[in-house]
Amino acid sequence: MSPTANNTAPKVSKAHAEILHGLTAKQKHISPKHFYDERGSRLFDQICQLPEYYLTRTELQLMDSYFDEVASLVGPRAAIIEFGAGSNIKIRKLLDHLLEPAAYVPVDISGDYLLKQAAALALDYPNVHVQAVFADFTHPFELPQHPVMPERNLVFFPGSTIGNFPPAQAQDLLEVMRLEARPGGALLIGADLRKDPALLHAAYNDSQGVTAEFNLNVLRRLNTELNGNFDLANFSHQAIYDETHGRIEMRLISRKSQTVSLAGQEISFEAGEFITTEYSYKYSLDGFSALARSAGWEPERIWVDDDRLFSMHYLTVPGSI
Ligand code: AVI
Repeated sequence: MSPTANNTAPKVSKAHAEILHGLTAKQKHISPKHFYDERGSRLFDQICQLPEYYLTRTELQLMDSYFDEVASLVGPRAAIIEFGAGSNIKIRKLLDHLLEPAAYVPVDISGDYLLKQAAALALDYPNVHVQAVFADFTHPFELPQHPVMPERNLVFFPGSTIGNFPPAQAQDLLEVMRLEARPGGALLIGADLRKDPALLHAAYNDSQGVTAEFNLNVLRRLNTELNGNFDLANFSHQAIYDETHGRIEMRLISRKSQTVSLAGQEISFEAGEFITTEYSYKYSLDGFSALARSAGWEPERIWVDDDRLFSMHYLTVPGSI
């Protein structure tokens, strides 16, 4: 079956207004959701292969070890709702383990990548109803109807992308997930764990400079899409671990005093001034469960690797289907 898409794309101008607002704030910032144009998504895939970036490797190992158990918890004929058009490998692993999955609904703001991923999956899983939804998944969205009535909704959010949302926003997002999962539904989510800061530092300052490219790519994107004139050579990547907040903070630091034009607006930088481009929060197991509970989820099961680097959580929405 070929994938179709719900036409709920957010207006481009709203995203651009948000970017300009962030870059003219006292502490300049850009939401990490803007990293993921086609080049940004490819660079992120490269990050996932880096020796220092333990997150993907470890989560994939957890999936290989525990997806049988996940499948028996989820049961047959589930509809999987993936928040973000993530890694093809992870959703395939999940579909391969689940019993007669009924549907797969990837939800994302970036259309091309989403459709390509969905089309490839629809070809390989002809019995799964694949329907992409273009939406900003931080707000409730309408789910498509499926030819086979699913027995439960399973929200899938691997990769610790939840860590890219500050706690209050993460709670809001978990609430949206609960609404989409509906009573009796479930959530399978990856969360990166607090650990030795040296390991975290290495993961976000890799020796090949791929993370730096990924970070700088957002300026390249602004140049193309918002008629900007950022000179990428005048900005440098930095990622620091803030132990107080338990988060990595990624920044783009201005190497000199400069003025950049963006969508007809002038933006000035002092030398050393930075744009915050991403937070990546790291959780304790109890901390993550508490956050999920505050959003109405009931923690059921947690899997962790032997080195306690990464965690995978299975949670349910109280009530029956
Ligand atoms: C997508 N997200 C979970 C990644 C992270 O680790 O926070 C994004 C990333 N940023 C730098 N490297 C990877």
